[in-house]
Amino acid sequence: MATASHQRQRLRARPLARFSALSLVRQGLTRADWPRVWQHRDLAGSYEAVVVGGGVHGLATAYYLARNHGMRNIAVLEKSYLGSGGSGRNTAIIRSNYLTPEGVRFYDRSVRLYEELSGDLNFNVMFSQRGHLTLAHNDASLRTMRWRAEVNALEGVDSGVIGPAEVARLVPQLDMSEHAHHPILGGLYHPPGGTIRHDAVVWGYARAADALGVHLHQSTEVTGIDVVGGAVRGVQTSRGAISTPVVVNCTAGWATLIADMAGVALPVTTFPLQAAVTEPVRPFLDTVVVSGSLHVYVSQTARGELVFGAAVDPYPSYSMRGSLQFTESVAGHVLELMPALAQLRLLRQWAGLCDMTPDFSPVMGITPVEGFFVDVGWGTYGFKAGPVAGETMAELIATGKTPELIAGFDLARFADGRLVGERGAAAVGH
Ligand code: PYC
Repeated sequence: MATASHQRQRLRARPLARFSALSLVRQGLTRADWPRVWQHRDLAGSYEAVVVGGGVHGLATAYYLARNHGMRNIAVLEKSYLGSGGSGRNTAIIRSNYLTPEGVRFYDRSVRLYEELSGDLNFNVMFSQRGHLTLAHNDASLRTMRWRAEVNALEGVDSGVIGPAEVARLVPQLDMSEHAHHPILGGLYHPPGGTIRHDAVVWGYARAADALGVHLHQSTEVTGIDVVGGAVRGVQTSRGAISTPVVVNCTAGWATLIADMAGVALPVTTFPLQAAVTEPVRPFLDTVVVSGSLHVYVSQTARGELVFGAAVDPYPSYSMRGSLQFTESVAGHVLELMPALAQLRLLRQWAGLCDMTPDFSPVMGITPVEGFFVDVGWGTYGFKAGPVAGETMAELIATGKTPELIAGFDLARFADGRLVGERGAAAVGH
């Protein structure tokens, strides 16, 4: 059997970069010799483990199961295309400046995995550690930021409270005047934070998992989960039945519906979150800027577009339609922060689904149904957790032992009253 390091070498040797610009154009037009990045495989009748959800969490779980634990007979089931859910509908912000020690340790491991990911997957995920700045507009925000900075420092994460002069130096476009509607008193600056190319993360994990033998099944909807005597026995899908002793729920938006199929109730309510992107302009914004009070965050992509995001919509819903109310409010809030952007035109907007839990932390681990695992409840911070969620879920499934990093995020905490309150570190107020 090939070792993990042999598999990695094989992956690196795959000739993704053998095209000249001309051959790329020819292949784009004719589609001749266009190599598949992952294979189309027949649905097998049985798998060692079935992962539901073909986003970054599901793909990373499958990848680490195969790479770190040698489990190869795995299927990832995605009802649409890979990355069609939250993984393709976020604002691609990465950071680890959380409020609770559990959150900080967990997201710090994710940032470290992201730092290595391009090399690990042999696929450029364009991780840009450009710094992450959360603005304080009042004393209460400054107090929470000092608290966060202390917890971050104790956990070895680089973040600190800075004053208005340093804020102005980092982002000269901000309106720093005392008479601003929401004057800027300082901020929490987190240098390792930044942005990433979210589709590339999905494609990189998919390609690497496929190379290790994982079956990636797109357009394959889970319609039921077979549970007999309190244990998982299989999955019903739109393409047929699969027998398996392990099902991992890595979905967002549909997490409660999938859990219901196994008879497991989740304390999750689903809200849309909207975001928008402008036309591209010359690079001017080096830092991710967040204002919790104004419910807005802004970053500039490698193409020059500005990405704007907001808090979740005020009503639970599965709708992924944009609204004029969002466009007006996000534009108004961005202009309060950076009036110079008044002439910029918005190009498009979108929405993703956020599964909010009562304490703003995820739900990860075992459930009362043997063989049914959950990696859900990711609220507005799921994308940044993809690698560490995949790594730890894979370890739990393969070894039967819950890794320390996720022990606090178990489902039983809601019954036992052990909540992990992360509301104070959410990017925006909810
Ligand atoms: O938690 O950093 C965050 C975030 C960014 C966008 C939505 N949530």
